[in-house]
Amino acid sequence: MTAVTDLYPSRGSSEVTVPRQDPVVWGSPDTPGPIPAADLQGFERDGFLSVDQLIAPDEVEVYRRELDRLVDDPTIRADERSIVEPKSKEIRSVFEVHKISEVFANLVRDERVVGRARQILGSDVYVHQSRINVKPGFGASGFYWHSDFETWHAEDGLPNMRTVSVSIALTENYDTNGGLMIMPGSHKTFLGCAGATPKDNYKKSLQMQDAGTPSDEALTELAGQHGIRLFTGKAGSATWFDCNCMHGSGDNITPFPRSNVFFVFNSVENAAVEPFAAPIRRPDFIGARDFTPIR
Ligand code: 6CS
Ligand code: FE
Repeated sequence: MTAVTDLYPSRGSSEVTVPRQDPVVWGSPDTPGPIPAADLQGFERDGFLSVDQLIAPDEVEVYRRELDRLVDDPTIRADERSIVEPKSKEIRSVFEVHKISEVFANLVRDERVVGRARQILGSDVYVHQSRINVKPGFGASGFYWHSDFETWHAEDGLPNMRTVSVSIALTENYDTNGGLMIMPGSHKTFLGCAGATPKDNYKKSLQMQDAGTPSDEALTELAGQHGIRLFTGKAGSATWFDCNCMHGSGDNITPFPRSNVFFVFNSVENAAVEPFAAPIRRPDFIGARDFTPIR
């Protein structure tokens, strides 16, 4: 197999910034799908788009109950796909929910969800990663600033920025309970982080990321240039965001959980190869190796 060019070097001895070399919206204006043209332009410009009600309140109840069922199931807790909170040992995330749960498997192939992914990526898509984030109250920790693509390129071997995530709120996202923050426009700059990827990095990084963390100087520069947008919304609302947005979320010290389901769609034209900057692949429940398109 011919070596794939590394367009986005990262995890070397020093931090490096390169301009994005990929389109943001890969679909053409006549690619069919539920996103209006104006919203696609907004996605191109900002790197994200919000949908006030992707799923209806009665549907949210179904997914909330399924999330609670998974979190309360001792076999799920014992499964390596469950990540616990560092302090409370409560479940923080469950990966591969689209395989574990029939209910979430149906949601991932719902046209309102996969249809938007195909429209943005301009091709058939497969699930690179799925997870539920419970983010219970009373101190659940957030995720420090990072670009998902930096990890998915360095550790999972995604060659190009042809990947989109959707975070669907299953509880209300207030401005106080650790909501998603994105720097609008930051998706157009790739920040290669300093520091080699330790072996089995994922065992720590999914609780508290270390490798792939931008410097204070780089974050100051990006935030100064782009600002920071906090996403709030009712249960059932959703945020679609490009794989290379600089984003993060704060701790949740309120009594109100900020639970969401998170799907990552990758174009079948951008299937994972070998990691670009890691000694070994991550497990396939984190970075899929089954590229079967969602039908
Ligand atoms: O490493 C990953 O793939 C995961 N980490 C974070 C903080 N966001 C993206 C992704 O779920
Ligand atoms: Fe992330």
